[in-house]
Amino acid sequence: MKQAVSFFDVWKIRQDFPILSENVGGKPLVYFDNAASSQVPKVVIERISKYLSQEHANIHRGVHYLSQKATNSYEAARERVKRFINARDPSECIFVRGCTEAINLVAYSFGKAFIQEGDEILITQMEHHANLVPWQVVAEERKAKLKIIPMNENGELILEEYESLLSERTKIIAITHVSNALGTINPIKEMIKIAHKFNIPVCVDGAQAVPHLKVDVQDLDADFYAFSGHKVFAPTGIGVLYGKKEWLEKMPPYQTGGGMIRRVTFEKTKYAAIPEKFEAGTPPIMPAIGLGAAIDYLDSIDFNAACEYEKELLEYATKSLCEIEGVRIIGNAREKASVISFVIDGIHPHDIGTILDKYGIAIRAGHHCAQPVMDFYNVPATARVSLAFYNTKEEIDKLVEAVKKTIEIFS
Ligand code: 7TS
Repeated sequence: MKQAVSFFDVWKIRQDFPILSENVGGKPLVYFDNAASSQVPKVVIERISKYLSQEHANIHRGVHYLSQKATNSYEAARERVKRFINARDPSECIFVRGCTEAINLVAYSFGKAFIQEGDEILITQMEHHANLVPWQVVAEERKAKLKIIPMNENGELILEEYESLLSERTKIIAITHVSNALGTINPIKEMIKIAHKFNIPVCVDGAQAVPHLKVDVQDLDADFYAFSGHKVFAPTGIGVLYGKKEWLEKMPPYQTGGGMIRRVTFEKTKYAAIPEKFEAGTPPIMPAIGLGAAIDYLDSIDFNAACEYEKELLEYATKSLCEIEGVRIIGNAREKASVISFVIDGIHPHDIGTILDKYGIAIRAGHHCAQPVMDFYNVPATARVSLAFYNTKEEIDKLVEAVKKTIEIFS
């Protein structure tokens, strides 16, 4: 039987994102910097505006109407996050400022409770600094050892080496689901299964995965899963740390103060239950509500069709860029999300980025906060095109023309 192919109407989707109609320097904006921050749909902008104009108040503490309304909206956003990643319970979804804060929370709090001198922490060679530096700091503080799962030339983790690095000294493994510098999709589920054979918990950096893949934390069996709202069509200032209840309940607070207590005396403080235990102070109420609206938006479109469409775009862009003489793609994993890092001999990536900007094309150039990845490939930086489901083949054609012009200018 022939399978139904769902149709993805990118031109209709583009209408949902007001910024995509903007001009940059007289040219229509071509936005290819989605791995840094994705754009925000109108429904999210409107939801934030409604919150600010009709519901704004501090949460959890007030008996008055507005405070209760804001509290309900904030907690409804948590419920949406729970659904989005299929957590067992909303209390396992902690609102934080972003993915960086989520990982710092785990590193600090888990580290304090469970990592001792001589223990080992395992990370990979392709981590964003957000999933590297916090573990390095914890390792230093606790006199533990940081060990690295290596990758091959294609930018794929070497799984045989991974297994051989595990020991009874390994206390936690931190792995990115999708590499922001290479686009590699790591076999997280398989890696978690292996870690669990040794009873080792896994903290997944999902910052680059949630915009491109359907994530199910229960199916993955992840112990911790971190992501940022601003990469998944929500505003900045909000992120999520998912953690299994059994871990979060055993971990000490990351920050302390108001909102996270049950009872305070000068002698002793008793902490609130999760999630409040990890949400000291006034949380990012408005951005959390924005994230809830972004999740509603993703529910309203055919996300599976969007993912399929993005795959097509990735293939088209990869093929088109490879056909340009002098362009070399960094990261050729078999399983990739829509990130393409490339270099051109004799042209610094910053120059590529600056010239493309003159054509209205926004890409990123630099080390992408993954300096060990740059060291591995022996390049100082790359130019990076990162796609979202609102991008088009026409935009990729413009990119190809502009890259060719860049090469002409420098030859
Ligand atoms: N982890 C990964 C894999 C990332 O790509 C990023 C941000 C982070 C963590 C940190 O997220 P934040 O929201 O807390 O900053 N990555 C990028 C990038 O690739 N370009 O700009 C930011």
